[in-house]
Amino acid sequence: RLADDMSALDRETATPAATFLEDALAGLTADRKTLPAKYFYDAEGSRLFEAICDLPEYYPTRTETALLRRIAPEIAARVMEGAALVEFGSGASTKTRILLDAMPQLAVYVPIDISRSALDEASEALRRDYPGLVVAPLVDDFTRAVRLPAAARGRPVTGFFPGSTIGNFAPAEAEDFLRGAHGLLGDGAMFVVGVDIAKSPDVLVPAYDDAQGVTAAFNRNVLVRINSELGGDFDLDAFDHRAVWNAEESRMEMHLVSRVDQTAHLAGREIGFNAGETIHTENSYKYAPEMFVELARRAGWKVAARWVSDSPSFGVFALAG
Ligand code: AVI
Repeated sequence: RLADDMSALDRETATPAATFLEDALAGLTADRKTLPAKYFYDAEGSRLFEAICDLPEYYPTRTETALLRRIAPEIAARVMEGAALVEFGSGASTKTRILLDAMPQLAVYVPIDISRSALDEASEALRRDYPGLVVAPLVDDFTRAVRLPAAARGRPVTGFFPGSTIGNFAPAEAEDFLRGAHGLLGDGAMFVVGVDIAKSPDVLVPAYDDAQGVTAAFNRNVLVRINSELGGDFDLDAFDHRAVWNAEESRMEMHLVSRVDQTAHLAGREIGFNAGETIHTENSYKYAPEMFVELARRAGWKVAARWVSDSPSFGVFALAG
């Protein structure tokens, strides 16, 4: 029985195949076709995302890392002895090490991630490299986690949400997430959030449409998954990757554009495309610093400190609540 259940689950993300199919059909049969961005991230999608982070055009990772290195002592000065650090969507916990190195006073690290394999790997490496630190991983959707592990309870808590992953939520969802995170982290917590800042499309568009085509492969990966996991028959070569700056909404959008009139099939349904019709696969919101401050305030946080890098600008906000 368990084996049956497991075969119906995505191995990496523990998302039931039935949910993936439901979401895919809902998005692909809508008037304006969409697919949820979370389905990029199977093992291959996560590998492609890691490759994106190293691309010359994709400035956010490099810029945030340099900024965190510079400000880590200032963040550390706000963290009390015996505190717990809670990271949302921790993945390989790469940026975490910048904070851990600056905060010998930390007692507990709680990485939250939906991928058990990523958590296991990261936790093992961190236990090896930081022997005095208790690593208490939480396998969960980081937007839904409601209770910290016992090792973190009763301690001063600092949350960490780097990478501008918050930009992949619509502003109303980002506000809900920040409010929920406040509930999880508790009164008196600090929350360190990385946020990409709005800037010229001359910088933004190449960051989402790189010369080597890695982002294009990342975008197409959602169709690869629909074919291999849900039995779809999408012709991968018949869709172009497109990245556009939507100035009105202050967001980068990724689309898959049908090159021709065509029909794909999924679970007995016909999915028709006109040439030029798109599947909208991702939004990446970019904030003016003041806009993010307002959003955080509406979610019940005060902004205790903020740091914005030199161009290309990226922000790190220390929220207090
Ligand atoms: C994970 N997230 C913050 C990335 C972003 O920039 O929105 C995902 C991504 N999409 C295309 N390139 C990177």
